[in-house]
Amino acid sequence: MFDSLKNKLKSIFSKTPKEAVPPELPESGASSIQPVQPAPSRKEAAKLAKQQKKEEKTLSRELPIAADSGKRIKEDFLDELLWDLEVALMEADVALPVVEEIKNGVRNSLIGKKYHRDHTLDEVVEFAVKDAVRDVLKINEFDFDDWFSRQERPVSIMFVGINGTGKTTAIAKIANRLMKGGHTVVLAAGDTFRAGAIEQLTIHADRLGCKIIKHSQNADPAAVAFDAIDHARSRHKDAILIDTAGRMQTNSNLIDEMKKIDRVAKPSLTVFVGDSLAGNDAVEQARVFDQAVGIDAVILTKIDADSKGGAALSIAHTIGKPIAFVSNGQGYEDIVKFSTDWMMARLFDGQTQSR
Ligand SMILES: Nc1nc2c(ncn2[C@@H]2O[C@H](COP(=O)(O)OP(=O)(O)OP(=O)(O)O)[C@@H](O)[C@H]2O)c(=O)[nH]1
Ligand SMILES: [Mg+2]
Repeated sequence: MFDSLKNKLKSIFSKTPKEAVPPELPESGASSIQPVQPAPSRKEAAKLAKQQKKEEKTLSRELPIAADSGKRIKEDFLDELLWDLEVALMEADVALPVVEEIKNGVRNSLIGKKYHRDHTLDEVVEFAVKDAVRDVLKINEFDFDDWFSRQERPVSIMFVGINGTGKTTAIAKIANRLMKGGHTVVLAAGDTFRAGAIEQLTIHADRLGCKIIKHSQNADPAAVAFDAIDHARSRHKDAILIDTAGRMQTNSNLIDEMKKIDRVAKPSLTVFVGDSLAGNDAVEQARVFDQAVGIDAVILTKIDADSKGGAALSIAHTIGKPIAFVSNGQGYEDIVKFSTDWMMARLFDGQTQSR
């Protein structure tokens, strides 16, 4: 997952040239831990202490930048770093405004600054990049379970997106998740457009053991949603998950149809389901669906096959709506709550510094 972007970022953190910094300034004190005796036991102890100090630094909430003393970061080094970063992010299909935001974050952290002598330049760069990435991910906090528990019953959730992104599969996963949490679920077969779509959802409903409300193919999907909500109300069910036909964001008839479902069903939550492999296109699609019906949250799918991570990094920041879940496989359990920490851990080898 995200291997290509992760490796590119890693290579940026390990290429800082020695000549990027001027000669060391005079020591102001015994700040670094050095072995006094070459005896193996002390050496070992010093190594351990150094290791421990490094770990502490990694966990430190402060940027290792000093205003007055330390090593100065050269401007031409910073320019080169920002260029490498831009290339890595662009190659990962990160949206342009997000690339700029991350670059600005790094630039502002490092420009004209000195850094503590007990850090390497690589560490400083890594810290600054992590900080900037964490900042663009900030909007990504949506606790679905908490949100669900606070909603009036029945809760209706509509899933929208272009063809084949994984809407129907995501519905089955969310249904499974809700049912495991003890909630009752009704599926609404609102994709009356594609041949086989109603049957596909019926198979999921049978496997999961939940109710499905369906009409015939080509029926009005808004009527299906209405009936499903009506059923849920009268039977005191907790949730209605509304499937919709995949539609290109450029097809105005189908976008209008979706607006009608939205008007009739008035869903408690509208989820845009985007294919992470589409990269920046997924971000553009999300924008159009948001303009049409107002998206509340995003599910990014096929993340198991996504080596770039561009959509996951860009979508929330670009459209201003959080990623609720990522889908990472075809099984019912293959769905993960998205969070900044989850993304940071996947992008940076399990390290999740936070400020
Ligand atoms: N690897 C992988 N495959 C997925 C994931 N989610 C969905 N798929 C697969 O993607 C294909 C399309 O999934 P659907 O759920 O039918 O997509 P849809 O958006 O409902 O498609 P339409 O109804 O045609 O618009 C299926 O083969 C799914 O098994 C995922 O997270 N990872
Ligand atoms: Mg479908």
